[in-house]
Amino acid sequence: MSLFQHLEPYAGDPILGLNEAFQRDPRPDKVNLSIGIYFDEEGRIPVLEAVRRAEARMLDEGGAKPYLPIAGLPAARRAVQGLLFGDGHAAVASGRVVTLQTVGSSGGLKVGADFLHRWLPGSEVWVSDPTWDNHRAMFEGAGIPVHAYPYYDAAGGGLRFDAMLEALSALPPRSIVLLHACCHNPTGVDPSREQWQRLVPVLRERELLPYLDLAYQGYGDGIDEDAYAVRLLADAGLSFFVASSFSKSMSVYGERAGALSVVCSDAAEAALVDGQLQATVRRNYSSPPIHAGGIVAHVLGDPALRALWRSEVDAMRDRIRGMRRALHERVGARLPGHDLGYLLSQRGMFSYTGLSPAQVDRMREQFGVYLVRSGRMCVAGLNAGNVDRTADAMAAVLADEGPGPDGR
Ligand code: KET
Repeated sequence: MSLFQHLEPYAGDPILGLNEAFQRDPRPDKVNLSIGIYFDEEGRIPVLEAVRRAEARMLDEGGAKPYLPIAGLPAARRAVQGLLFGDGHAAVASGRVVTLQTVGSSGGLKVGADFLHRWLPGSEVWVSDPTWDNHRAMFEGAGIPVHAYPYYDAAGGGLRFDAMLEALSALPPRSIVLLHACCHNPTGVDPSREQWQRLVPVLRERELLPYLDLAYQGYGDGIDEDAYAVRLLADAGLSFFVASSFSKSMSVYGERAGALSVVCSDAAEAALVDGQLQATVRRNYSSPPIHAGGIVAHVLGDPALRALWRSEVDAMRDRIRGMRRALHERVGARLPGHDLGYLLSQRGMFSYTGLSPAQVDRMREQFGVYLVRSGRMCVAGLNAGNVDRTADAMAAVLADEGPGPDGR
């Protein structure tokens, strides 16, 4: 019996597939700038000291592994609320915010999408052009049609803010608007604070539902600074969703540490939302991982570990910024007239290089330097030992192209 011969072959994931291809590449001097993972100066995924100490305490406590409640570890959920909204925010204090620990922020995004498909039927989602590829896949997978609003200005390297605002202003009420809260993936281009403020009345007057994705908290300007959009929308009294992640900020990718928070209009509505989110989790994956919850609760719940963690996040962010400067300087030295200023102005883990798929292929094939084919570079994969090779590869592919009309 053959049931599945009609299946479409899976082309593989553009990010995870590339990361796997990198692992198989036998060249010793290969450089991984593909996946959104922070590597340290030695090219390793760091185990943060705050996380190591949290795990040591968890072992000391006996390490039993019961099921967590559907909504996750209560201490982790409270800690997430403090991190997102700031300690003692009125929305949290008044019981308007529901937070579930989820299987990474991916789990949170999908649970939120499934919930919206069921309880806000007919609503469609708008994502930035471009966005993380998986946004589209997740919402479509949940049965919600996906559209794009203008975002990145490929010619100037900035934000098409007016076009974005105009597009959002024309959406039907109850449309879902996916927004990257900081460190936009893939472009590294974020709205300014003033632009976020200008978005608020449009979201409110058009009765739109913002769905924030906060996967890189701490990699932009700082942990609190990067929660600016979350706190602004909460201060403005809007209802919205936030999927947040510790994968990058605690360097715990495989633990699947994330959360979904929903800010509601009042505590009674929040209780209903909480219940139906839990029902959604139960029929998806039942309950989230206990080790991830324990790490989050211990690191954020202990003032000393929390302070240590914050300093480690600051150091990761500073190192990335240093690498942005190093690559900018080195490509500039090899190719005078080619000022890759975007490397300095874009924020977070990524730069959007504008390199074509053919140029990206050449960097990989000829130099062993891996970028996503959209031209996205994970700057957090650079270090003193590979930045020259990366600059060589970029200079080689850019030299053949000649300077662009605006020097980009
Ligand atoms: N949102 C965004 C914007 C994002 O870049 C990622 C991961 C996630 C959510 C998922 O995070 P998690 O909490 O681990 O489920 N992005 C990197 C890895 C991936 O594609 O899965 C990346 O873009 O390389």
